[in-house]
Amino acid sequence: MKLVIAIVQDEDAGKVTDALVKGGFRSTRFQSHGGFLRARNSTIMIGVEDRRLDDALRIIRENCRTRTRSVSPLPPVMEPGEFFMPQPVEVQVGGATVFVTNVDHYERV
Ligand code: 2BA
Repeated sequence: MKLVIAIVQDEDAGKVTDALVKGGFRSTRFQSHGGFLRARNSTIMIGVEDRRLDDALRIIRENCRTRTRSVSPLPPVMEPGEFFMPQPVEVQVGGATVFVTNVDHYERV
């Protein structure tokens, strides 16, 4: 058994969980925030049998897309009289950040 932890953009999370249900997977979605952009994203936890891991990863790949986000850099420490004009920087986010770990024990009581 594997535990897949997928961090996806909020806009894609509904599509991913719908496709997982259709594919016969159980998942849990929770709200999260990226450490860099501090924007909301979704973390989806999926327990999968080893033989179905590739199917779960395919569903994630097919339902998440890359987007460009604009970030305003934090102002540097300033001396009196200095002026800082922030220039937004573009970063590519996603499709998804995926971690796969082994599960020692799983049960539904
Ligand atoms: P954020 O941390 O808000 O990062 C959003 C995007 O900003 C990243 O997209 C990446 O393009 C850029 N970025 C992040 N940290 C950076 C840095 N130190 N310097 C320059 N650019 C940076 P993704 O790589 O697609 O990541 C999307 C989200 O997935 C992240 O949101 C974070 O919530 C999660 N994530 C990514 N890598 C992770 C990791 N190794 N461990 C835990 N969570 C991770």
